[in-house]
Amino acid sequence: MIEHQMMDEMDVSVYQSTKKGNWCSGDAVFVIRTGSYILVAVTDGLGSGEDAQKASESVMAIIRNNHDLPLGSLLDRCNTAVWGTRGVVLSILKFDFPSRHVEYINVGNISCTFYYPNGKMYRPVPSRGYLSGRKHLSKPAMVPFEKGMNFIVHSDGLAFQPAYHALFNQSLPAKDMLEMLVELKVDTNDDVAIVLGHVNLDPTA
Ligand SMILES: [Mn+2]
Repeated sequence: MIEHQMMDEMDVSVYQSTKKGNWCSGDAVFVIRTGSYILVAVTDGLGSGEDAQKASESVMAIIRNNHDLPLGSLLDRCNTAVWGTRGVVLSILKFDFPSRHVEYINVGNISCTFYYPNGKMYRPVPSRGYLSGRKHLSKPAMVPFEKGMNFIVHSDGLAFQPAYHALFNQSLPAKDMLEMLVELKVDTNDDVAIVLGHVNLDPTA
């Protein structure tokens, strides 16, 4: 499934596919725009199929209803919600327009890379472990964003190859980058969730 969202500040394209033989995906994506931010969340429920979907859905329900909370508090609520499920790995990005910073928080293996127009790349190392209701130590980080920047957030169902970086080191709409990536990607026998974004406007201009 491919979805494109053209928003004033950025365009965002989402790709999702389900592991062969399963009827539902354990990965989930949520994107929302408000007057002051765009929030992107990607989860991967542990395992696959219905139990994984249930775990992901419990987290996404919290995020849908509480995306205005500071990310640390939001993650704490997600952590409470996954208790009794298989658990999830999760990344949340909040592009805050007034501060021109992305607030970023992560637990476990959801990868994220930011590509700046000057060719610089920032790739936070995903934290170990997963969210299961037990104590976690994740704290939000602040990453600057600017016009012309690209980003990708993806579950481990995408086996990211170093050659892919070249796709995002140019100023292209998210839609075009996603189409090229989908052509190149290899099958991993897992659910896949990919979110690609391209920042169009200087949010403070
Ligand atoms: Mn996975």
